[in-house]
Amino acid sequence: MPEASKMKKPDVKLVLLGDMNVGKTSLLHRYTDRKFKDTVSTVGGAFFLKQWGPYNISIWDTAGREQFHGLGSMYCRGASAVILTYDVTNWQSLAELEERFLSLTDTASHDCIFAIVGNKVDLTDPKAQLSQDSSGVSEDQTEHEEERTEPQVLSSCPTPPASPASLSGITVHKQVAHEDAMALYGRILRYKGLEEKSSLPAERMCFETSAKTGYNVDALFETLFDLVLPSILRKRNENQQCPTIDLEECRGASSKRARFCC
Ligand SMILES: Nc1nc2c(ncn2[C@@H]2O[C@H](COP(=O)(O)OP(=O)(O)O)[C@@H](O)[C@H]2O)c(=O)[nH]1
Ligand SMILES: [Mg+2]
Repeated sequence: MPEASKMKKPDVKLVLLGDMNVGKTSLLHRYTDRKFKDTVSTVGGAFFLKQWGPYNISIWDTAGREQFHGLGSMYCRGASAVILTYDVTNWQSLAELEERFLSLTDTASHDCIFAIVGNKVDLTDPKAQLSQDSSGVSEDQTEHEEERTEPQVLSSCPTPPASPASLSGITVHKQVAHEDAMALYGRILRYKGLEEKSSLPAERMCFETSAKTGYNVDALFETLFDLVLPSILRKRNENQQCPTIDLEECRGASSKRARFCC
């Protein structure tokens, strides 16, 4: 088989943005490998290719560069969705999204979709503390249908009741309420010059997740995959240029990750 025939292009680009340690790499790990590690390091560059039906979706992780304020405009160039991630136990991580990361999205696609994700909610909310991933996605979706489809408006929970996580000694004050993230979503729409009425609603685009337990992680990625489909179709029509990646090579890699310097 000629080399060129094995080369496939990602149809669409999703990027994870947010301060160091909010859990971006862990979210990607949880979704792609169904695992959580307590110590994660984002070495080199990394993106993951997800086959979603007939489409190839690339999800970009930051390669740890946020640590050095070194994420260039190229990182978001042409992105169809941006996952702005903060840590629910760290108010500053939400503020940084607006102060430091939002401007990086200027190079994203003009119809880019924004999701705001408050991670580590297992530390503050009992309902996010039970593992969602042990027996597969479908069972969890059935059991937690309401949690996955309803917007979660969570109040501060300084001392969660006894639960697997709190029993292990973890009780952390929730510094960012869901409403704060939704308010930021409104400001992002204004920054982008978009009308709230004709945009995706904050209730749908603001998630609270736990990479540790898997809470809401599938819902986050799969909602975005569905939402970027029109963008994929448009790009296919326009036959836009994208970076080329060898999918065969990616499949061979045990980590299922393609290393890439951006
Ligand atoms: N409790 C808890 N810890 C998390 C969660 N996600 C990530 N962490 C931890 O937070 C630290 C930073 O995670 P990492 O994925 O490297 O963050 P990144 O710098 O944004 O990529 C690591 O020690 C993770 O184990 C989560 O959902 N819950
Ligand atoms: Mg990382």
